[in-house]
Amino acid sequence: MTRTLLLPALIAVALSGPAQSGSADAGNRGGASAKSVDAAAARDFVARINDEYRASYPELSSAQWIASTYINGDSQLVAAKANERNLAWLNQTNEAAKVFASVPGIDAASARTLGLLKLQTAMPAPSDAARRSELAAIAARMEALYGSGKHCGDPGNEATCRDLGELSDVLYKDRDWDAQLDAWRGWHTISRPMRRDYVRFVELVNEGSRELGFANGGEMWRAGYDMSPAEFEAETDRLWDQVKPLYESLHCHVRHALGTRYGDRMPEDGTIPAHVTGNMWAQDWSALYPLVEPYPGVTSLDVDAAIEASGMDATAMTRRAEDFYTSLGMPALPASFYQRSQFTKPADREVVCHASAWDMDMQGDVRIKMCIKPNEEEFRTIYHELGHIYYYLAYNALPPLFQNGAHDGFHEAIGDTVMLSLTPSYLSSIGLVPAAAENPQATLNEQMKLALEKVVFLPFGKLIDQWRWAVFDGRIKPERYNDGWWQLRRQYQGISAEGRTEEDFDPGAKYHVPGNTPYTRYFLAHILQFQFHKALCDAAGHTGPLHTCSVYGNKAAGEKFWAMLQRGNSQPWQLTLRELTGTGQMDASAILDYFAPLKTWLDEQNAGRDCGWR
Ligand code: X8Z
Ligand code: ZN
Repeated sequence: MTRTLLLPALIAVALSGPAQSGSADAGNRGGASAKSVDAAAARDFVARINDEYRASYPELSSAQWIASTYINGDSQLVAAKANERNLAWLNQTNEAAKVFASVPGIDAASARTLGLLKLQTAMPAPSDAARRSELAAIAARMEALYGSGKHCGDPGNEATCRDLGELSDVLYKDRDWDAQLDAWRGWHTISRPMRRDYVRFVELVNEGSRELGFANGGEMWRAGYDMSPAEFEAETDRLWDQVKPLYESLHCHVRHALGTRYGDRMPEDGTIPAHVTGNMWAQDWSALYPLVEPYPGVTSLDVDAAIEASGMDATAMTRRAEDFYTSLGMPALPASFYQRSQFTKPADREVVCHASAWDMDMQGDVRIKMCIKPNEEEFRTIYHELGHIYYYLAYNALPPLFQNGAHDGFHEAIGDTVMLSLTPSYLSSIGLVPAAAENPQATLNEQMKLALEKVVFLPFGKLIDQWRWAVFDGRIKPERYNDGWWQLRRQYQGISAEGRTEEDFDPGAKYHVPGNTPYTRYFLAHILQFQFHKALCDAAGHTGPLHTCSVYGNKAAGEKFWAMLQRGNSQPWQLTLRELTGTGQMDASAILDYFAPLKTWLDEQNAGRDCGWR
């Protein structure tokens, strides 16, 4: 589970921070009278909150873990209560911290810790106990509703019910228009009942954020990047402008291929219907690779088939991913990781299948929670989750409030950076696919496949929080939630859906909305991972184009990577980025360089086509 809003998936993001019990003097924490407020008192206060945080953290993690791996009313109640205690502790501690805000001579680490204290949860609660309790209950309910979501063709008949995994399989494997539409619409019914809760959730988080001195919840989320919220927003726009032409070229080509496939069922406005992209949220179009493979037959990139044929089970797949990290010189995972993780979907109960990585106690009890199936997407997701796990292990030695990513995009980028080393030669070296010769046609096939995952994701990664920021600051009002959502989907992704109304609450059909996980982190990660990859490849002495580099087995790259992980959030991320890459700015040139061959090819293909959407 995550310890702050900066961490990954976990509900816990919503609920992070320590569950505090037995501390009656919280309102007067630090015993700070006007006289005793000096640098030494601030240091004592910081030491104390770090201790309290560490001491109460395991109980909250356990409550959250149980709520995610045994969804029922009891686990929900216990998780909500644990979260409520944690949020109360944060209310009280932040209040007590105010006297230290401008202590002369305060040391840098203490000052940083006090700043981070305000950012310890993505759902700051009102200090009013009843409203805090209401918020915690809503958060637990939305998460459980998503986790147990099912669509039943015939509501009275259990046999006709399908969960997210089953509905997603239809989208991934079945190119039939109507079957896909049915699966897509089915899943999007599960979030209708969340709308009322979400409206209230936004009100309560805004109230909690205002108490901390932020204008609203969105501004609070944008405050965690060692720059002002306004500067951060401008940064995300700058990065999006850098990559937009690449996305638009890919959109045009895929739209063309879908037009060939579905003819006049495609909308005339140039958008792509969400339900034919092969993915429930149209955030990854890998399923469409066979439709757009540049040079059919030149390469065998069917890793799905290879994994199936390999007979690897979930544990074997995880061991394989672990082997990559240990090949870099990182430690083996503890035995408890294999004993306590949830690798596959239990048959006898509801669980939250959305993949996540958990640090249970800040001292080595790390776990992943997944519903692994033997396919390529899941195989890659394991590498992603282990990135979080190795970050936890690397920074466990730091004070608790520094145990986080340099920013949350770093946390999401670690495993993905490793994934960029899963080149065809790596995959053949581990016996998954036959060895293949490098040639320009093979390169274009590989690039297309990866772009359908990585480039396609970019606008999606940006728009989720464009929506939530506008919801938090009131530009999108509750009666326009769905309409505002689809405007952004169209604007950024060029995706559309017919017949959506305000009866629907389509944002709630994406895990991170009911789970309250900020999402800009993934957008940033998709840019950063290419910067990281380039730096590691340089450290490894790689020459030649970036897309041919795999750092598998390279200790020099591993050492640099590990050194970055060990920094956690103990200093501004710009310094940490500079230590790894030599620059303190996030920058999309690495991803653009990486995909340069594909961009050239796409633009040739698109010549004379009517690109873009209205
Ligand atoms: O949620 C995740 C990870 C857990 S942090 C599986 N991801 C985002 C998503 O699935 O929407 C990874 C990529 C984007
Ligand atoms: Zn993640």
